Amino acid sequence: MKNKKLKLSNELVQKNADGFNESNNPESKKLIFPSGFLWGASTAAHQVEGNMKNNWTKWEKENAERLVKEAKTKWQPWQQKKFPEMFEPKNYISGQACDQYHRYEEDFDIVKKLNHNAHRFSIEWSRIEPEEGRFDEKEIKHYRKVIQALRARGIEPFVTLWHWTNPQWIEEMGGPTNKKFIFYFARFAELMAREFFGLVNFWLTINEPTSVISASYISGIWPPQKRNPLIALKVYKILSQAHNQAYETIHSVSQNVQVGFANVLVYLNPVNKSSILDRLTVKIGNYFANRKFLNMTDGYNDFLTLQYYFHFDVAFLATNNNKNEVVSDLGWEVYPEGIYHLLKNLGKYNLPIYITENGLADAEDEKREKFIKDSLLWTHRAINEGIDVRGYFYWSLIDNFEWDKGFWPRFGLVEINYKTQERKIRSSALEYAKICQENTVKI
Ligand code: GCO
Repeated sequence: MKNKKLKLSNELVQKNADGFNESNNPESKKLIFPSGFLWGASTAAHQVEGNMKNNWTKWEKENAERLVKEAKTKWQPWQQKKFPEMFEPKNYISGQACDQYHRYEEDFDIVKKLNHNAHRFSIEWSRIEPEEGRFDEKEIKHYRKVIQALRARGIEPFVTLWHWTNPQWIEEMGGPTNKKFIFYFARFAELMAREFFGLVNFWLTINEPTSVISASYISGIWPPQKRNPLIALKVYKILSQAHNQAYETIHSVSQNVQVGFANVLVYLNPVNKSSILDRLTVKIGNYFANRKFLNMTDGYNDFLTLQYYFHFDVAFLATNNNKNEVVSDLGWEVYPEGIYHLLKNLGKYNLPIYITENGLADAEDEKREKFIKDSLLWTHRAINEGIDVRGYFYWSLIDNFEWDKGFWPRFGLVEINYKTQERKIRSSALEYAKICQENTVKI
């Protein structure tokens, strides 16, 4: 595998006449990105801010003990040994998280120091509208300061409006299983567009609809833990309409902003290319995981996004045949090449593309630098083949609360000490900072 990758990277460099310069060392190459390329990292309110009151906070308290018990069977012995926090209930309770609600200035100073020129974060709906129709001025003011703090540092904000958490009143009416979600979400989006008019150019309505559909309504591991494919289909419809309506309401405030949604895609590959059944399984998987939501929002996106974590070698009735030669702390396969194939597919829609998440859990920071460089190498290849990729956001800026897995997976460019809230920049972050500064990846 290693050799194959090396060969591919040489091939990539040699094939492309544009976009890279030879340096003095014939072994090292420079991959130059288009000018104006956006470089940054992503976060989400629930995972970093602390002190939330939403559907997840309630669920965490009710499920922490159960998640502790399940850790024994869910994770491999090496993971259990390396991350004993998974056996403590507090691991599963977001609590103060990274206290970013109070420390955003400090975190944005780090963003600046790391040469990022863009940053993605989310606004927490449950703070803005804690009860139906009651909008909290103090919280609106808070997020205005957050956005201004980015602008003051010359950093372009990418703002997500729904990163999975619901105000409790929305949850109680069924969250995205209730059609009313569409109206309430579009109203919230319009308010945000009005309040932050002139401050935000890029809006992301919904984060990873297919992740929430599958984890909440198919496998049922996330709140509200309903396993029902019919409900899952309904949620596709409601979330896509919520996006489409929010697209309209945001644009009713301003024609100059750009609106999209944060889209996770999975790279599926048939194990046996000549097997009809393997190819059929890939086709069905591609439809539900990669195409359906895009189709349902066709005409309502000013740009497309890619959040890439997973590749699967798929056979009939056996969807994971991965080689797993390199894995993250979560045991997820590291497969940077997938980003290239997914970008090539997205290119068919003829819209600008931003990679709004791509990252791995790596507490020791042993694999992150290579992961980022390899992912960018494959991204550069897609760009050189004509795909209009305009930005890359690593997930995540700081370690954070990884949903039902809690705090132990460490995705951050910056390490968080959850006892002291001390921030420590990892060495891969400094390597990424060089890339951001030079707009160039050296391989
Ligand atoms: C997602 C979410 C993030 C996750 C990240 C790592 O894409 O799943 O946007 O909230 O933390 O992806 O799993």
